[in-house]
Amino acid sequence: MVALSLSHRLRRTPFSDGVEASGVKAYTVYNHMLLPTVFRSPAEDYHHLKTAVQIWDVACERQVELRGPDAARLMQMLTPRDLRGMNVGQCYYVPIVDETGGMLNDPVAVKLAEDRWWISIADSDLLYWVKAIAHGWRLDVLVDEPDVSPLAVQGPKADDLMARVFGDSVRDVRFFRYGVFDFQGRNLVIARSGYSKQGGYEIYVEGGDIGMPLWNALFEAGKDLDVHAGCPNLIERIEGGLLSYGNDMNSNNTPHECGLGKFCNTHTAIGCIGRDALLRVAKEGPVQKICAVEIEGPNVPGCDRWWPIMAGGKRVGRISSAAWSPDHNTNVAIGMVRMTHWEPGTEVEVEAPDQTRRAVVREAFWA
Ligand code: THG
Repeated sequence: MVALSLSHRLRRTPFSDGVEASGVKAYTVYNHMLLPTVFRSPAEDYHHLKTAVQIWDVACERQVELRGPDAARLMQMLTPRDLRGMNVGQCYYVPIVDETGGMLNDPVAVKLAEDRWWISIADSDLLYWVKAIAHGWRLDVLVDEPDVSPLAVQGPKADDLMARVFGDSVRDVRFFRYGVFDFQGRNLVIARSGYSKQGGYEIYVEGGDIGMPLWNALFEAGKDLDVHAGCPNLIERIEGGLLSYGNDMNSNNTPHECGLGKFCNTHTAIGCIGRDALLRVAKEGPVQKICAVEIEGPNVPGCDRWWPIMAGGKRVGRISSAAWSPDHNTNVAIGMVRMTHWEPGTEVEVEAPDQTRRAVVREAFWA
């Protein structure tokens, strides 16, 4: 086991004191900020997430805030998803693309007002791209990173826990919608969303000073619900097919290759910077795409580099995320597979670092 050296560059979060007190065992770095990855063990965290309720410090999902008369115009320049039908109170999962149609990020956009948006980003320095576009186009909009730190409450008992702290009306928030709720005299945006398939909420904690008071209130209220600190769980998110930017895809991939074509309306997303490039690739169709892959054999080691997917001695893709799934009793994985081998049921080989394994391309993810 090797340690991560901490310093000012590697930002703590408003919840780091609580995370440490809860016995965090490992971190990763995400948007230059600490992101817990293990509390008890990946498998114990996984079982608990699927049966109880967890509090996640996902402050590293930083916001890029757009504020001003050109905010909506700028937002549409960033994504091929048509935002014209999006109302205040809604969240959209939006691919963000560059001028070649390459994925720069896959955030959640939160529409706070016609002239005020949050882009809740995955792990890439999107702020620079957005600031440069705003400046280069002389747009009337302010772009910055506000003091807003998401805290996720995930798991089947999330509704019960949240109702105890915010009142029963929090139960009425619909998927990918948000409401504004009071905590100690402060208005907080609370959305029904989160990086798991177990259901739950994300609290956009505005003002780091109320981070620990809110953390403590949730733990106090959830004692008899077996509430525990948790974090995005590798096994559960692979089962659910939730993508991890920088791992499963990067700026060399189009949204279509990532299976995010359903979040693109390239014909009607007028103003999107990557629109012309995407219109070209959308017509031809992608030549590779992200697939669920079942890998045979004993528990795979950690996937900290791409593993070649081979067939007939040729490389036909790569595995980017993999883990042993206790519930499915097999290794679950996410891979980028070339079109010659993406048909469900296709048998391939995966060159994992410990051994080469038989694997099968699947029709869909597990959840
Ligand atoms: N929540 C918030 N910000 C985030 C994430 C999040 N920023 C970083 C990262 N996660 C961005 N990536 C994703 C990936 C998947 C989803 C959300 C953000 C997601 N997908 C659902 C799915 O695929 O089933 C729902 C998509 C939909 O139907 O709109 O939730 O988790 N704030």
